[in-house]
Amino acid sequence: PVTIRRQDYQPYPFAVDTVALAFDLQPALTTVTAELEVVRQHPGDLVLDGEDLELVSVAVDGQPLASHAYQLAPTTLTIPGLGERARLTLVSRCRPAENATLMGLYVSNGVFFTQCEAEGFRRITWFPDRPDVMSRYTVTLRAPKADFPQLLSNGNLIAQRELADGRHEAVWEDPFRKPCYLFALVAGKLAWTEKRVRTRSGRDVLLQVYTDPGNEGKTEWALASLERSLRWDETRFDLELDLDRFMIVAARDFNMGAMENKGLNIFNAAYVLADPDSATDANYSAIEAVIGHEYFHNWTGNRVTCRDWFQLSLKEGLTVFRDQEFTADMMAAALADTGLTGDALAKAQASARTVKRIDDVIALRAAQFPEDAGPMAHPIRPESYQEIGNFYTATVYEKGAEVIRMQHTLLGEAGFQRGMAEYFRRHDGQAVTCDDFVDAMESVYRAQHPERDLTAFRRWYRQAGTPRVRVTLAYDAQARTCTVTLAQHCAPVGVERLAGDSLHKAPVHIPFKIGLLDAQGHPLPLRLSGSDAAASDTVVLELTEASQHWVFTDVPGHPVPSLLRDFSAPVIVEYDYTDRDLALLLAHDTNAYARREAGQELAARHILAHASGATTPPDDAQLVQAWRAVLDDPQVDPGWRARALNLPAEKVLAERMSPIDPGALAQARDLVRARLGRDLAGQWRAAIDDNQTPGAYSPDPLSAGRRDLKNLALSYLLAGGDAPARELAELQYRDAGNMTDRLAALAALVNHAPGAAADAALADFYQRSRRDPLMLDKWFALQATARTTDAGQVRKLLAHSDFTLRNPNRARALVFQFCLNNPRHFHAADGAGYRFWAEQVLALDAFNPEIAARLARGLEQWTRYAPVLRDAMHAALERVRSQAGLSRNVTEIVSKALE
Ligand code: DPP
Ligand code: ZN
Repeated sequence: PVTIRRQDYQPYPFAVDTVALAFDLQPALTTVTAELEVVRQHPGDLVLDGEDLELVSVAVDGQPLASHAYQLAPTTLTIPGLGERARLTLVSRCRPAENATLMGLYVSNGVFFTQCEAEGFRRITWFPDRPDVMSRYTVTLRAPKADFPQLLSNGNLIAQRELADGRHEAVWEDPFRKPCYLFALVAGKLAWTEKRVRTRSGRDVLLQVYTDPGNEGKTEWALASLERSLRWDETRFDLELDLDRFMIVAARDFNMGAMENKGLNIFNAAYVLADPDSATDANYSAIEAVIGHEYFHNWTGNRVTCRDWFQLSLKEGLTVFRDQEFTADMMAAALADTGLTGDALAKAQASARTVKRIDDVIALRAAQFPEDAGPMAHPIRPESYQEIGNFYTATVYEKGAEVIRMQHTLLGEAGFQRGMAEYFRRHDGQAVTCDDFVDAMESVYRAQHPERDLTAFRRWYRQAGTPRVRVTLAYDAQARTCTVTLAQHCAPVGVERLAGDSLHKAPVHIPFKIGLLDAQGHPLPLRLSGSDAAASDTVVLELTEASQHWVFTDVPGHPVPSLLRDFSAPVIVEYDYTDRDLALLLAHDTNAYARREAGQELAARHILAHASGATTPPDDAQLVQAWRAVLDDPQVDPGWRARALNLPAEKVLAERMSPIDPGALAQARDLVRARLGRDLAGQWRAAIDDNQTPGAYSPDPLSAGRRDLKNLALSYLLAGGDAPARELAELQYRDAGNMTDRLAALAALVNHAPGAAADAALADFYQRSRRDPLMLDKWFALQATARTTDAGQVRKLLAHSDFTLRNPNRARALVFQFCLNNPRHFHAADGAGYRFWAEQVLALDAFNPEIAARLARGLEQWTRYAPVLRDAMHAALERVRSQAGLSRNVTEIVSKALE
């Protein structure tokens, strides 16, 4: 496989000013005519990309080219000797109905869809398939009207007419220059809902959400989310919709979550369709977040795009940051409608924002931290790749968003918005780099702090790995000072290890937010020696060197530090807390993020001690006591409480175990959960009674938080073996007024009370789901992750008549959920889970390499496991690697894992 390097970037020799595409759409064989106006910019041949295409003809300025006048290779078409300007006409054919890769043009459920990011456009027509070639598009679609009544593409519909033989035609024009990865078309039988809204500047625009007929009743939340996204970008970022029409179309077969094609977003149906009977609170919030994310790309991604794919985080990190802020603002706004006012409202809103932050950090730690320590570790701006599809990662997206968030913390909201305005002033309409973004932010930062710059900060873009920050406190009772020292370190990871001594990792710029508590848990006013800022109970220390210290004055006694408040940087903190410190922070810290973190650390210590088989097992009474204090605190809201009282995920715990023993970890977590369930049964029961949500379903954060806590309480009670709670779960399953409660009751029964009642509920759920693919996905996923489902049972589900590997959502629900989210059984000592994994990777790779490569990543941490498991994983990896005809996607993943 060829390795592509960031340093090798070369501009394309030609500009492609306009592109006219004409599609004769037939599922079996579609003909595409492309007319490109090219203008020379640099010396060189015109080289076009193409994949799985049949070339019919090539013409230059209307003159057909003889076949010796161009060179056709398996994935390129070279036309040498072009002058300053030329009009190329390329006719090609592709086979959408046979296209199971779901890249390029394909058919799903009888509807034509496209997916072009990152390199799918080359499967539609010959073209310079790279993001720095930006063109104006006109698209003509022709298809039989009876089967394909809706014909959609980017921009505005400018003409429509009937053709002979029952066919019809639509012509779309996109007024904005765009790279080809943002091209889209959809053609088929669709139903939709729509709304006309007026933008801030007074333009009327049409918002539409399309889906398969019969499901338009489930688009209400999506349409409302789209309108909220439009409003939010106007008010918070001063960015207005630039099109007259904005469409979202739901697809049943889709590799990713959604795609931000200009004016025509194509979505995985899972992020569009919802009603209370079929979608959970988590689904509702994911739909709002993904709709926001794709809508926000219209400016951060489409108006300003990436120069090359190494810059992917330029648009993805920034847009994830924007969707995270959108969700936080929407959660806060929703609380204003719940009857709360004044201080109570302000408190609830702050808490809702913290809950969002907690959820984002949980996701980062579960997915990105392990990635950053494994063989696929890469900086948020990778230096090289073999297959760009493998770099749509948690690092580029979620760590990328953390890097943007740190710039926001350093500049403040007003400064950050000035930086954004400067970024658009400099680069609107261009394809640019991450450096260009930081340059715009730095121009503001330097105006704020003439003595500082972002030199150390830029290393976040160049260095992989999660930095560790070691914290030490020195208290001087005589001087009443406390000296806080921060020291950072980041070991080589992934391919960096191969560089050996030649690798020099330099310190990064870390905004480190801290507070200090006295022995009773009260916040101490912080005064920094040498600073004349007014005392406050939280400060951001800017660590830019390997080690620095700060002196706090007027500190009355040895304080307990509250560290990395709000998770102000994507780092691992090392500080020698006592268990008592942690209990104090969990009971009293005014920073709700750090407060929960203390409890999680305490719980992690207990679980890890049990898992290590320590000769003197920890006394869990202490943990019970700490949990009881949170349950008894009337001040805190249920959503926060649910997150504080949940135990750390196995993936997060595994990061701290060496070697990793998933069986021991699962048992230890069970043991602690059962103890908390038993000893606090009264409190859990009260939590259930106090957090009912009668009346019409609403996904607002207060109601969702109540359901989170109530359902957590139910699972604790069942895990503790509480007999009456089984009945409670059965009743909740039967009488639930929404999917969140029904699914939670089912999961509690299946996981903690297997038997006839659980089986009956599962059978009932299946009957309810038969006509709803997204509900069936839940039915498969719940079983795939169940405590009782081993590889043998998964194979039985694989043979179920409703299972198909071809549909990515279904494959993810069963195969991925088992391999990635059922560590107890996936890592069975006999290696059955790994053999299953190898078979499924190979089966998927035969038709959908993108999805296969995602599953292939399931074993990349193999070297960190106990020897028996490690050997079995190694064998499974070797089996995949030795397969003839393996895709470039999977080859890159398994060979890096085995390096
Ligand atoms: N559609 C994917 C996303 O929005 C890739 N751009 O992140
Ligand atoms: Zn995105």
